[in-house]
Amino acid sequence: MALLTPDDLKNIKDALVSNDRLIEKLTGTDLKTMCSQIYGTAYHQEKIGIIPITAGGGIIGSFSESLLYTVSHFGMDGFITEKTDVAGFYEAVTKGADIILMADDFAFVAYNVRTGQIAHNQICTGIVYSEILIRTRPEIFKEAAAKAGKTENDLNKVLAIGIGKVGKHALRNLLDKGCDVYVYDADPAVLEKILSEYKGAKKYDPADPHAFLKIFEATPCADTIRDDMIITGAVLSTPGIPIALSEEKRREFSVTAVQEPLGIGTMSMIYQILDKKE
Ligand code: NAI
Ligand code: PYL
Ligand code: MG
Repeated sequence: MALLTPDDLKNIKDALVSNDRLIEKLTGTDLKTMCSQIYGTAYHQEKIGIIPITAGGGIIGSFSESLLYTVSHFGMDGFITEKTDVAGFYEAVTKGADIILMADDFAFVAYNVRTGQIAHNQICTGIVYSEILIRTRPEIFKEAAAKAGKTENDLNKVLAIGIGKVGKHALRNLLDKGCDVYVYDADPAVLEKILSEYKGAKKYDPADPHAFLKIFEATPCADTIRDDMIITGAVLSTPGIPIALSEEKRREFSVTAVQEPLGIGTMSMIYQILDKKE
């Protein structure tokens, strides 16, 4: 798994605010409302305990602090434990945490102490970033589609690049919600396996280029989106770090990009394990 660095997290406050605004502009609902709708759950003042974990590569500077900032920003009640690891888990539970957030090098989970439900970051990140594309309103593309001679069918087409641990959950969600998904992965063996396991997914062939208004990307590499994949005015929804499309290219193709290193996926995890709406 590609691990975050403190540098990735240094602008998280601005990134959360600007991405939340962008999500609302694109979909008509802010991040919290969207997560609540995806999972049919609601926040009822649950207390969120964040445990720093020293295993493997150890504590990532500002990881726990970024989680606390995220939950607090969205009006949730959170705290970071003083102790780490198992002692931190004991501390979180005895201090009344309803939800635990903790990550090692292999998994970042949210655990609901009251109900036993558990959420995985890779799953919830794939879901929420794909859902942004699914929910982007057709009027957002009106001008771009008209200029490029595209029809309503083209608004249903999504190019998904990087079908790994995060991307496959995005692909599942896109297919389940009726999108026409073209998939591309740099590893031919991964691509063939995905095409055989995910019925309805179509292969994107770089030798036969096709441009899209909606692009999902989840790779650990930069510059993964070629010019001939983009229709000017496209929306890119990408958890991938670093971002797939340089600022220069985003400007050149007037691409709107939703990308943030931690908080969007974290909100998706928390909402997945909250209690259902009454
Ligand atoms: P992964 O390694 O499981 O999957 C990445 C996939 O991308 C692989 O199948 C690989 O073959 C493919 N790939 C690599 N280079 C490519 C290229 N140039 N073109 C097309 N495909 C390419 O990684 P995972 O766990 O799915 O994570 C993907 C990215 O998402 C990482 O950068 C990770 O750090 C990030 N991430 C971000 C989160 C967030 O909240 N923003 C949350 C979780 C992960
Ligand atoms: C959660 C992310 C998104 C991308 N890569 C994943 C990652 O960086 N995982 C490692 C998280 C380790 C946290 C560390 C701490 O500070 O508690 N153990
Ligand atoms: Mg995120």
